[in-house]
Amino acid sequence: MRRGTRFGVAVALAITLGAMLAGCVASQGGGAAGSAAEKVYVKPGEKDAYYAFLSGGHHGNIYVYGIPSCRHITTIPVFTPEPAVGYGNDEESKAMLGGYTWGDAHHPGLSETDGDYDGRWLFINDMPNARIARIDLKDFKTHQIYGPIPNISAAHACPFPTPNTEYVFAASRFSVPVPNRDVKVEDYAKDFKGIIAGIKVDPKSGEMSMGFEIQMPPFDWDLSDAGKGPSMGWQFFTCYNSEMAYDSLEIKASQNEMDYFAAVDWRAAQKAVDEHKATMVNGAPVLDPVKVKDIVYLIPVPKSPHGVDVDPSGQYVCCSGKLQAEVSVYSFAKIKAAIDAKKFDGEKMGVPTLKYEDCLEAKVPVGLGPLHTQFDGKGYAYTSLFLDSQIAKWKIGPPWNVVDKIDVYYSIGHLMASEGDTRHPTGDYVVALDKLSKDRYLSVGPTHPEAAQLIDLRGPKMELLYDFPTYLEPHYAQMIKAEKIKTFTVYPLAENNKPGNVKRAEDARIERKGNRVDVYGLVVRSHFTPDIVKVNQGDEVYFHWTNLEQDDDIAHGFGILWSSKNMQIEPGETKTMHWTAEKTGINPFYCSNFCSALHQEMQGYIEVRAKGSPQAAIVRPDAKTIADINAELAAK
Ligand code: K7E
Ligand code: CUA
Repeated sequence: MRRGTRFGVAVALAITLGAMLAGCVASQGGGAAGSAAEKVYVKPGEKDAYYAFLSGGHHGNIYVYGIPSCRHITTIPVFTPEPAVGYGNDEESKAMLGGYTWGDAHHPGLSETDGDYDGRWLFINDMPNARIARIDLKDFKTHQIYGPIPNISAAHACPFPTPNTEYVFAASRFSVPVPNRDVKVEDYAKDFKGIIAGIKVDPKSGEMSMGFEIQMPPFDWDLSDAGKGPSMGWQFFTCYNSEMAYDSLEIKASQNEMDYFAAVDWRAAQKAVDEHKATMVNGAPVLDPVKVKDIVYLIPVPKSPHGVDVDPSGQYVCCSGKLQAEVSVYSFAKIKAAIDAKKFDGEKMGVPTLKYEDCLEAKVPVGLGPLHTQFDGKGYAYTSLFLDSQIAKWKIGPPWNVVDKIDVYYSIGHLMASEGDTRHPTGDYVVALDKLSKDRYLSVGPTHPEAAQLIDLRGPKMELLYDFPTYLEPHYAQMIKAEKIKTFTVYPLAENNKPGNVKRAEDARIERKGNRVDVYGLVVRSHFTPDIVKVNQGDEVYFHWTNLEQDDDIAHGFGILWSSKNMQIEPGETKTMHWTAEKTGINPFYCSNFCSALHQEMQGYIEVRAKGSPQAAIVRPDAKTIADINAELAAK
């Protein structure tokens, strides 16, 4: 009896300990055991195991979520102005947007080293304006927008980085005349061209620049993926509309049994450009496959393909024919052997075509409307089925069969597995990115949010864990282990060498040259120095504010009344904003970002006098203000 009791206590203790341990794992990002609720539960104060970057579609931005909690952490402004932080409003980001206020962002592309995400940068395309942005993952800010890329009309197959981020790519979704000129649309087949562009990425800075362009037949170039391992050095692009229809595409572009995917040898293409074999068109070196051989090949794919996805080993290229119920899996070894043997089956506008049978490895009967494929690193692939509203899990390798299916709600486009397009997918989760949410959320009127669904891949069967709505409109997304991303907490003041910066109160000043006024100011809790700015009507005023704070999350705002001018200045940062003194009178400004107990006091006045009123060429703060600010800084 006594022994039994003691045994009972030990069992109870073991169970409690076990539960505590399980709870502990769950709190760090979802344990493998337990209910769906436990698997997505991340305890208050704990952090998620993954960052997920969802493209914002025609919102032009990137949404950042934590996985498995599915919490929306932030939105990164990229192609669209964002008034809260002043993106597109301060001089630097305004110049970067280049006058555009819209983008359609489809495919995030995390930078890679040796085929795995390295946590340095995130690239994202703006399809309609053929631009690529680079976000630095140290500060989650857009640092470069490259483009519009010349000769590219709608960069949909974009950016899909190569395994060491040597290149990001762009290809024309809608062919147009190259160079664009006065032609008839009826002369499509003769005058229109597709273009594939390889954009170089500087290995240190991430800065993008033109590498090469290849002139392609005027098909609709659709999606892309990079070769890796044995297929390293090759980039693949699917297309539809090999019929070359220019109207009623929904009927006319679905006539052919086969369309194509292109295999580009990007090292050979770059070499050809370096050897001056290209023709400059609108500032880009364009290679014509009629004249320049051995850079690109076409391989037939059944029925209007959409996604092309290379498996983690780099041996297989998986193409989804969206009007077919199969994924066509090609062997890169077979493609390479056919190319090396020059076993061609004709050509299209100079691009040699290979034979379907020579390259195909397997056909996997996944279901209706296959679009995109991701991987788990355990020998399985996951294909989204738009028409069936399902994900099919299938075996890579014989017997190439479907082993599991799960329903999603509804009409899935892309899917994102954890590090699921790298050489080493983690196999933890897949997120379904559904085009329709219909009845899944509280109604907000005739348009519903988009739906994302977290699915557990760790068990023998896929298990739906959680639904979460997103704003318009994710296409592709990528998920990276949180530990790979190391962010700044502040911008180190010592490294701030932005023009117009002010690091000491003594250097704050207002300078006038003609009707241009430069305010070199600083912000620190809870004061603008200067907080009185005297100008004349018609003056062009440039406010350069430096935030001298070196504490996490102490950002100040700068909003000017009766204007569209607002921006945020983060700790250690300098930003410049232009404002024209249009009317005489007093024009207040204030800190728009809650920063301190005296945030409400953080304000100032611009005094606008009549044109020609006497103004000093330079105004500096008085000794008392300087002493006060220095005392405040010393106290921090
Ligand atoms: Cu399938 Cu633009 Cu990648 Cu949408 S695309 S789903
Ligand atoms: Cu500074 Cu609010």
